[in-house]
Amino acid sequence: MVEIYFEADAETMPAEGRAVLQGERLAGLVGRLLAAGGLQARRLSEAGVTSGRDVSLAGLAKLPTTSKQDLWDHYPFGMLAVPRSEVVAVHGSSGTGGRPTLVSYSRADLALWSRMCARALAGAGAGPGTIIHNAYGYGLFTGGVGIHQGAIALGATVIPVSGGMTARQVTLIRDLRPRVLTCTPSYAIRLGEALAAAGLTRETGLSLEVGVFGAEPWTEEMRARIGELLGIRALDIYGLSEVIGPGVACECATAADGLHVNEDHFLAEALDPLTGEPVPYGTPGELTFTTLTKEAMPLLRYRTGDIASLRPGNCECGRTLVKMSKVTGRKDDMLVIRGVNVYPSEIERVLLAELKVAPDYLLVVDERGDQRELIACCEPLSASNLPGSAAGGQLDHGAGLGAALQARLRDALGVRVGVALLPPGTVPRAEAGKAVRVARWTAGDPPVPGLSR
Ligand code: DLL
Repeated sequence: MVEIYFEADAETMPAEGRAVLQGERLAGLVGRLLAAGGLQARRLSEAGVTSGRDVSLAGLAKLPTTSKQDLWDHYPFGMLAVPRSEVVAVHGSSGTGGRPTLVSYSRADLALWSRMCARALAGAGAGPGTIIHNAYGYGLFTGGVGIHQGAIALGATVIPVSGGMTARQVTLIRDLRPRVLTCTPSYAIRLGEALAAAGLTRETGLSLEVGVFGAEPWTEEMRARIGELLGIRALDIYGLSEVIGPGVACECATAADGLHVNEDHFLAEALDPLTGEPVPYGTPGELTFTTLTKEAMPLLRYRTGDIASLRPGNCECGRTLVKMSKVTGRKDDMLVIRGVNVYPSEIERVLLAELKVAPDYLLVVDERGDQRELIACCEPLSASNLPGSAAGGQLDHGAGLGAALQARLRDALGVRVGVALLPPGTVPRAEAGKAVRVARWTAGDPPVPGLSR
């Protein structure tokens, strides 16, 4: 596949020129927010901002921020900067506890979103006519519809499969021979296992070459496992409904070492999650975005809760956009185990580096006793399923593997984490939606069968 840009001028513009554009757009945004009235206008006024001319990129850190709580407090249409009648679509995330976060789009917002997703697909090597198997969920969730519109803007051929019904997906991949797969990384594993079980692999003619995976955190170790399973290049795409959906940032097939942030539209900052002060480039911080050009529900300095670092510079692909690292976690998904802070992604890295376990895992927080315990549940692969191995030899399913993993987890995290090796198929697979990696065990039966203590 040949890498192309979708909007070469914007994606490869010298940083200085882009800064001028961002400054102008920031002033325009602030003007629109002030004119619209409401929460953000009030906060700007309180910060002494009376017009777009009062703000500059250099003074960004002095401007007020917004958060998910603001969206909830003004649910569903309280943060519009356009008349309600100009909203042509609503998307969002269902969130935990059934509390949805809803976001409104104007016609121009939808067009912008399509272009951002087209940039991501082009950067992955797709172009006009490329068949894209889109297994992100369609609906309120932004994954399916976002990638769908991006594929059409690019002139590619999109197969709107949505999530789930894996057997049907296998048939469609066999018959339509897509080159690009778009879905969550956990579903890529699920699909890879199903394709392998159906005898469809790189060796037997699997057509897939590249995957554009996102909507949930995944590590380099997961990238390696997906690459091995499907024989494809696995690229990361990041986004969130509040900012626009997928297409806020994406990796290019050339370097695949960080995600190009579409900062001509989404100005990126990394802030200290506690103090809210900007952290230096290269230091992990809370990603914070300002939607420079969105119309219906523009957000000033939206604090995402996602932790990643930013890095400026020119990529070998020619893009000059600032890069973000993979998201290492959310500020609220940290587990405190006997006083030690543990992020699920740190555990994923250790587990998935061990090729004798399947890439599906579940972290059980056992809260039944006085001391909170963490148990990493995973499944040993049978010898015939080991990547690159020609079966033979008995696999050590017992104490050896579990003890080795436990020792590596202790080394990496500095705290004891139990390891439960469960029979194949026990750990829940993500059939649709985002993978659930953490389960709490407060009383009664364990959250996964076969777990006993
Ligand atoms: O997940 C948008 C999306 C769809 C992105 C498809 C990429 C592909 P929400 O449902 O609003 O939107 O969830 C947003 O998901 O704040 C992150 O915590 C997480 N997330 C999204 N992409 C990534 C990623 C979509 N590549 C929330 N790596 C965000 C890690 C991600 N986390």
